[in-house]
Amino acid sequence: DNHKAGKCPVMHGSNTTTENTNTDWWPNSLNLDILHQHDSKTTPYDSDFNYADAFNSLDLEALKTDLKNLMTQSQPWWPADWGHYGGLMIRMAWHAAGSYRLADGRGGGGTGNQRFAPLNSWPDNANLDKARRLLWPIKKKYGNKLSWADLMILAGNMAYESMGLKTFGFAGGREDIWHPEKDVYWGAEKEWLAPSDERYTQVDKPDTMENPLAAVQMGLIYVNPEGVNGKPDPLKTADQVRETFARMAMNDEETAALTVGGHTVGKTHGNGKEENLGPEPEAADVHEQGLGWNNHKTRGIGRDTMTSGIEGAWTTYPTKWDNGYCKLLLNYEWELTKSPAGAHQWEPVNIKEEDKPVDVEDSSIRLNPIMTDADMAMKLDPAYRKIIERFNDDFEYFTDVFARAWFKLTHRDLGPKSRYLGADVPSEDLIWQDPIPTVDYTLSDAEITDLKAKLLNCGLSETDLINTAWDSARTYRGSDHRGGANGARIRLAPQNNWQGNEPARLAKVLSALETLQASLTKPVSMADLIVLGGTAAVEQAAKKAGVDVTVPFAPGRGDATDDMTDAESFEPLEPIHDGFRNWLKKDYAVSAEELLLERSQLMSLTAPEMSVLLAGMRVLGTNYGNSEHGVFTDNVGVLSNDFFVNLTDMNNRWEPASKGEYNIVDRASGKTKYTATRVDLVFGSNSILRALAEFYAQDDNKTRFVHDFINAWVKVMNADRFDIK
Ligand code: HEB
Repeated sequence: DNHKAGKCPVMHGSNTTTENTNTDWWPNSLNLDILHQHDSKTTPYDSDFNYADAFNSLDLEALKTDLKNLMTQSQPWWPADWGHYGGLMIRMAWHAAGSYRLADGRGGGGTGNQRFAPLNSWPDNANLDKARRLLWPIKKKYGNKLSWADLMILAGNMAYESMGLKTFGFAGGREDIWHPEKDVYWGAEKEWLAPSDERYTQVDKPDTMENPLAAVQMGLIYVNPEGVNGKPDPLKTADQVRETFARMAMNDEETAALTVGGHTVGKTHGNGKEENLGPEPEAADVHEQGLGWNNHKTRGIGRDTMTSGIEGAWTTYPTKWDNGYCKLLLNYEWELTKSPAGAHQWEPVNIKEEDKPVDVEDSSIRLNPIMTDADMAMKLDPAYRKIIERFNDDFEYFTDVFARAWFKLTHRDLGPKSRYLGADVPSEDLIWQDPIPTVDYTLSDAEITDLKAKLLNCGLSETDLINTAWDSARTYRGSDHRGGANGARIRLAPQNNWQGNEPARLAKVLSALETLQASLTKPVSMADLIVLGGTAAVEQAAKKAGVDVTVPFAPGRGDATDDMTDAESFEPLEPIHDGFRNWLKKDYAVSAEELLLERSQLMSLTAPEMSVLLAGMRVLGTNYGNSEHGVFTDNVGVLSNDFFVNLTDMNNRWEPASKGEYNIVDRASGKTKYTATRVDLVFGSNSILRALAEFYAQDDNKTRFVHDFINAWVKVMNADRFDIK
């Protein structure tokens, strides 16, 4: 480049490129950037901007009408197939939502991340840049009242409605991000669409795919439409479809409904040559203005569009919601052929002329419909086939299953119903929304004070109270807003049996709290009692440190029941590591400090919050199984900054003891004063965390430490209280 060639015309004072980042120099350093996202400097809004209020002031009906009208307003720069943008808009919405994975809750349509790399340039998202650009006039018109994230999902809904499907509903509430996500791991491959093999222990065993990934190749939303690693074989593809959809919590019927209903409309595009396409948006030149895959050599639009390389529609009437997909797939034999672009696809044998869809530009031309390998999987896999035969026989049943599955697909990562906005929110409760009953009591300050005293005197230790409150709240993930203390699901399977929750201790605590609950004259939920117990104990610990404060508590949590809980879908929320309680379920390949970072990011904590919480929990003696690692204090139970004071004290030296364990030795006497894990020592070794450790070890920050701990504690306890935000 210019710089290296010595032709640089200006001084390079600022690092405007990322050639030499710290992680390039030191690949093993902790990437704390994942905790520094959503910094106020990246958003152009005022600091008091509230998206929920803005969305609620939107004229939703007018917007829906505008969107429906847009579907049939074909633009010469990117003409609509058959004069209807429905298929394109639905694919955009599905690819926005479909990057969600259940394992860590990351991905999905909740953030508008399709505007940014890498997703804006994923091969599988080819030409969705055109879909978003077509929507720009609507985004421009409705402005701050409508996020891109909500717009993309609603556009998919309106596309279906304008083609005849009654959708199940729509909820707004997806807040846009203003820079690419830094936390989402999309795979280790360095090449787009690299063969699947590295993602699996064994490629022919789809369930051996690396967690938390849910797509079979880098740059795909799900499976390769031409077959496993591009080799057609519908039965093998079926196995991969099943696994990838399961990783976003879809069962066989939902998966079949989505595939059938998705491909009931629109078409594939492969009437051209890939080599005629320019680079993807993120790599394209400035004059492409954020669009990619532009063809400046041949026509490249309308019937000459090149997207996936597969060419043709699935049904006879691709702008209509009907049962044409199952009909054609089941009634005809299909043979393997190639598209004009050379992609593997399936075409019907001896199809009747009237069953053929027409050309997108000239309705007098009829063309063969097509099926991808994944579509053929619906016919050849016995379980999928049974389902689509039922769909074929009962169009109304199919329509209902699809409408519900589409709603789930597009709303799953929006979180619980308390986050839903707008007049089109369906009233029915759905099990995947993790419903929680609302409560109708309030508690006065005096009642809260009285309850706190009772909790501190119910026979449980302060540590027991803090640990149970923490364990019930720590499952919260900001990625899909699931988990958390509300609902008190820590009482229910599977959570009450998770090793990380110390089931025997938990049972003891719950039974004491239940006894207390039964003795109260006013109803208080277990969820509130669990959180208030921890809160009361933290307040005591602050008092012992000489800081007399009331730790804020917001009552109003409800108690879920087993009936309201899909136990299986809670399994991915199991904490298998928790640095805050100095615990690892197993010895993992990933370092303990990286796992701490992972959990902190999912809990939406900043680096200072993570630091102050961990240090405070150590001196409160909250370690798993009462281990003493990292308890750098002689006054356990006092909310002091001793953890940081002793960690940064140069009278100590730090030496490895056994794998992952360390001794802190008094230099003068040679005596071991404390023991520690990697998670403890990283606050002294990592330069960014050390800066924070020093801050909180300062003589002038003893009180500040207590207040910051309390703020972070309250943030964790209330992370899932969307009803009070
Ligand atoms: Fe789909 C399209 C594949 C699922 C919806 N897809 C499409 C294509 C392909 C595919 C290849 C073409 C593209 C172009 O343009 O070229 N898918 C696929 C697969 C799967 C799927 C493999 C798995 C199984 N889809 C799906 C779903 C949905 C869908 C789930 C929804 C729901 N797609 C769709 C649509 C379309 C498509 C709508 C059309 C687009 C247009 O029209 O543009």
